[in-house]
Amino acid sequence: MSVEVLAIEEANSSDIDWSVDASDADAPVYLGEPEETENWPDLPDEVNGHRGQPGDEFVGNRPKILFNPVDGRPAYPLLRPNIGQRPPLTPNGHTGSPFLGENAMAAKKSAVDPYAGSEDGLCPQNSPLRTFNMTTIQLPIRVSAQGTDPTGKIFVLNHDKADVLAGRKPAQPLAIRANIGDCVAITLVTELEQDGPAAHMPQSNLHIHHVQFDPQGSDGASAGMVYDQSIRPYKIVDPRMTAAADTGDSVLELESVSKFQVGVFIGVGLGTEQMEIRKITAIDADAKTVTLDTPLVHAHASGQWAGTEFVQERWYPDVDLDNVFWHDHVDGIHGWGKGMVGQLIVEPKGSTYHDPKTGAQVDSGTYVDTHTSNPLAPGLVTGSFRELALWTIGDNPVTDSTLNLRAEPGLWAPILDEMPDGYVVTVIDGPVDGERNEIPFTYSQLILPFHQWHSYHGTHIVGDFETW
Ligand SMILES: [Cu+2]
Repeated sequence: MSVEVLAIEEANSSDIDWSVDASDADAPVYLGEPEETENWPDLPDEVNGHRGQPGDEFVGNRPKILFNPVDGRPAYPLLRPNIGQRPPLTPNGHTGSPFLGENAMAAKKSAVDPYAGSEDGLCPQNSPLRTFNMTTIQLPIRVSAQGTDPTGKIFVLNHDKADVLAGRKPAQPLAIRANIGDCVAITLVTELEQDGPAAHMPQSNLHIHHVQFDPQGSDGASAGMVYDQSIRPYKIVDPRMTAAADTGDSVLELESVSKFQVGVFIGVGLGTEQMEIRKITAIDADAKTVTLDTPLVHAHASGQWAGTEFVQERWYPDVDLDNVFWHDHVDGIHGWGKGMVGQLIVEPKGSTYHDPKTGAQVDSGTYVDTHTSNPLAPGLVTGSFRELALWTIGDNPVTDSTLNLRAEPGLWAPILDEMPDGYVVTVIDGPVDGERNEIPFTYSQLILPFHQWHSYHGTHIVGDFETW
């Protein structure tokens, strides 16, 4: 592989260096990337002098790609660590389900489509799809009377990003919801900022638990033997559009096309709710344009970003899991306490979610009314309910422990300002040992999906909870 291709792969993370041994024309053998030859701890050296995996067979320094004879899928691990290089992002539009396929019994999309008609795709064929376009952002977050975290970090939905950055909506961890049996489709980009030109470039990803997902695309792993599932800030490493693109257009004019190759996938309008994923079918280096495989559905203004720094994830919550914690997995030690956490709250089938003040339907939020005729907990919570998502979060640099990044009741006002009086939730052992924080919660059907996590202090909720 040439230096130029290596540089492209590192920057672009777009391809695998596979090849074909066609010395027997009747029986071509497909070969994976050349095995790493440097001597590094934890890299095995056990297959005929190669750093291979048990069962590997080599042609030169490349392992044969092995396939499951029953379903045709590549055997794990298809990908191997290449020291100092970034693994490729997933194929097929950076799909969150590269191994299983996105849906069972999918229709054939091209002449060769290994996912078509497969019974074990991640989501059932007709499961309702809920799409969430997310960005990790960085902003000052007031966490206590003692101060503000100047570099708070949270996940936001793209359609709320401008309001959160402008202070019109509170900066808080992100709770999203899906009903049992829904299919959750996520896109993620990052706008985290580099501390300085010599600092590490920030990256983000997203790691969920409990739900069904394909570990090769939706685990948030970046461990060398799977696809890269983390992304760099698109505003640093991807180009901007130099002309507007209208609905129906299929050519983009860009600041630079040097990082792209024909056949890779590009996100158009990165960080916006209208982001669209397309395959590049042609590149004109002189005109700095790329041609897309299918026309755009949305209009995109000049100045928007278009590039490869996005991932998709796909989750299938098939049973009543209540609230499921998820988090960034690139720099958890430093990031979680600052807000790089979220929840997927799994609701009964047929539920709709509403803003408690306006009744308008919403797709996210800490404080939400769930309208449903199916029981959340049979005999206990049998109808609609109001719900407040809670995270106990340790390791905030300003004040250590917080509840939803807030370490005193007054800072909850923007979230709870419309709650009628009646109930009190008391949080004991708050930010300072022995301190007692009272947060005035009220509502007769308040459900508290509560994530107790890595907090150095015990947190207890006291309240007179009634049910219908
Ligand atoms: Cu975890």
